[in-house]
Amino acid sequence: MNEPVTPEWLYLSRRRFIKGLAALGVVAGSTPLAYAADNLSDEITPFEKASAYNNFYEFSLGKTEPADLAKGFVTSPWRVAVGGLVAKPATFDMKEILARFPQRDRVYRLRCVEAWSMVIPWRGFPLAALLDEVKPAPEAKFVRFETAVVPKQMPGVRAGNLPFPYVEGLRIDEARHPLAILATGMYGKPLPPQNGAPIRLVVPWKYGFKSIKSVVKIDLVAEQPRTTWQAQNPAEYGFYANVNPTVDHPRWSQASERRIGEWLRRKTLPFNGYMEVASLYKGMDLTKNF
Ligand SMILES: Nc1nc2c(c(=O)[nH]1)N[C@H]1C(S)=C(S)[C@@H](COP(=O)(O)O)O[C@H]1N2
Ligand SMILES: [Mo]
Repeated sequence: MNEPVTPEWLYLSRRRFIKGLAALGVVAGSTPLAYAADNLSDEITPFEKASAYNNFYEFSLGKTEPADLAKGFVTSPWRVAVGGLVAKPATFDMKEILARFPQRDRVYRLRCVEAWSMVIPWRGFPLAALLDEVKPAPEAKFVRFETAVVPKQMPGVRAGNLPFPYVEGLRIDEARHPLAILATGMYGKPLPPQNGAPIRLVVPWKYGFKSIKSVVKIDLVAEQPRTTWQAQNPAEYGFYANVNPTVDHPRWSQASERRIGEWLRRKTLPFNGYMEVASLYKGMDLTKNF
């Protein structure tokens, strides 16, 4: 089942926009570029691009190297240990995960904090379904995720590209939001290693670095976890990291982005266009909690 990437309000604004163009006498043939400038189409990024332009610092600091360097990465057998403040801690084998949680296809925009973006058809299941299995305790307020550390297979770990393991975190209500998924595949196939095989988080309303790859450990915790990028540079990377065109990165604007495969930059949308998550942040100052 595919869920549409573009919410209805965007379609409506597109129709209004087309009317506006007609009034100005703009020919139909020129509209795709105008759409691009105004956020109005969300074509799926070709698999060849989404699997060849990656951020995966365990393998490399470069974008095109992970595809080559992760080629032989061993992702089977693979286990994910889920524990911390839970009634039923469990270690799941990947086979068990695939059998127990029905896998669905979902097309999401992915917006990197570096101001490029893609549209990726993921296959996966709601993170909430996994959390339900282990029964979080009432004191559990956050979820902490860790990536595998395999120095023998990961040249970027050997090089010390970052302090590993790569750690990410979500507040528990964010983690339970139906848009937050654990992905096991993309484009109808298992995840390529460079995209975080065999299982990675996808949180489409947050900058891409929150969507931690090749997860081996998930813990329910009481305190906000110290995440890799926040620890690296707290002034540049916040814990929340919600896509927000009004809060610039100290070194570049976040108002617009380059959609991989397009010519013109397009406007960045609040929460990457997923306005249904806005209620999670009611009463919070998102310029302080960036
Ligand atoms: N473990 C780990 N997860 C990671 C990263 C990383 O370097 N290591 N990079 C992040 C960043 S910055 C982005 S933009 C996305 C990129 O995902 P993709 O390569 O599947 O497009 O993965 C995120 N997850
Ligand atoms: Mo990123």
